[in-house]
Amino acid sequence: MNICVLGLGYIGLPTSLLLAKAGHEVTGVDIDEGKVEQLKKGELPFEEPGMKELFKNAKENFKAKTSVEASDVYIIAVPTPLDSSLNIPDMKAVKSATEMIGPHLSDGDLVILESTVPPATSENLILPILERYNGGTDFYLAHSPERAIPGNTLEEMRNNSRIIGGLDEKSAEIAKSVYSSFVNGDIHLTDIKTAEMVKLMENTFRDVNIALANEFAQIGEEMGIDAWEAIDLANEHPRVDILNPGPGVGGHCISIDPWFLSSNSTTSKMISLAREINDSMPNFVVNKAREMVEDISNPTITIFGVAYKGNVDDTRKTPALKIIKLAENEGLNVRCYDPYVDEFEYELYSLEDAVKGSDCIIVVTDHEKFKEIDPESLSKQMRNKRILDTRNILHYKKWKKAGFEMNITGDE
Ligand code: SAJ
Repeated sequence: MNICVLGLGYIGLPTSLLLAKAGHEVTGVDIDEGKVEQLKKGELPFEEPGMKELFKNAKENFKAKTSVEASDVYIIAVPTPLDSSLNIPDMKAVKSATEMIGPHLSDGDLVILESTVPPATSENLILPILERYNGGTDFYLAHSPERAIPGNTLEEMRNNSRIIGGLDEKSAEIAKSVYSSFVNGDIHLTDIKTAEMVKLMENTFRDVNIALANEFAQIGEEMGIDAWEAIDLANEHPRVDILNPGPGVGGHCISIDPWFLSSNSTTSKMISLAREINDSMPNFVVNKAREMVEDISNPTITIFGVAYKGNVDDTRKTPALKIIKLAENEGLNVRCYDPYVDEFEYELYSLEDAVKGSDCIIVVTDHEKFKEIDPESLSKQMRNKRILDTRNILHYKKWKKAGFEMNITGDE
């Protein structure tokens, strides 16, 4: 098939390459000319395990462009960010991608929306735009939300089960034939609105679960109980599976998708409460850090990790940003270190420069590489040896032995 994928980001690009590798003729479209040029030169705009090799193998059937080409199938994989002043989704990119497809849409073509959207978006927003161009409505429409986790995208795109919601049965069936060319997992067919809802429910479930873990961490501290140990023990129960507390929820999915459900509803309570709890975690972290350096004049703190989660270079919606801004407002000097990230709103230092003369390290991201750091050599460079580990990833005894005063959020 000729397939045109609109949006060459974290989802659109790997999807394009997997389809190309499966033998389809794929045109990847992005409005970012720089990204298209980069791809034409054979460079990837971001890292993911296995991407380089896949790019090499898929190149023959893949081309990047800034405009849409007439195809049999169109896949929309553009971002749906949150309008943060109103907490409602911004559908500009989805609308404009649909408008770009319109003039090329012929009878029998299929349009698949992969972007995460509020329920009923496909029918209320996408369908009328396409019908304006193809009055005969002799085209097919489906929603197939992506479910792959950043850091393991390709593996999950191939092996996770997939949900496809069709405007009608035929739409779902044709979309299934597209995905089954590279998906090994089960493919479940449903109606289009249910598919939209399923995606939001998954990410909301995770957000609410993390909010509960964060609340347990705060209660643990108040009551002098190690919440980490308590959560581990509670998870021994066959029907309990509590996630980990942390410095807050970041990324472009879990920190915004729950709003896509609650902002359209007049009855939702728990979803926005969970968002509120997770968004308040940076304040909790900074309050703790401030207490830890209260006795020091002109204190400096070092942020370990600005990526939104471990082992990725992605800083979108990272809780680190709020932690840094709040800490600076509290009069703390802040230096950041992240071995995975190249570019960030704040200057990134080498490990040595980040800790030189520092009074307290705050572990914000659960990068594997932080576990390998030798506390003995760091201890010599710091002015005061204090650590706040918001992820509970460091080897407690080893760091204590090197003279560090250790604090873990959620520990008594
Ligand atoms: N986090 C915690 N505690 C935990 C787990 C995560 O604080 O126990 C934090 C992370 O550090 C991070 C945030 O939550 O800041 C989100 O990370 P994540 O790994 O839970 O999820 P994402 O946002 O990287 O990817 C999610 C996935 N959704 C689910 O697992 C239900 C992924 O499968 C989706 O495809 C992706 O959202 C998406 O694109 O929607």
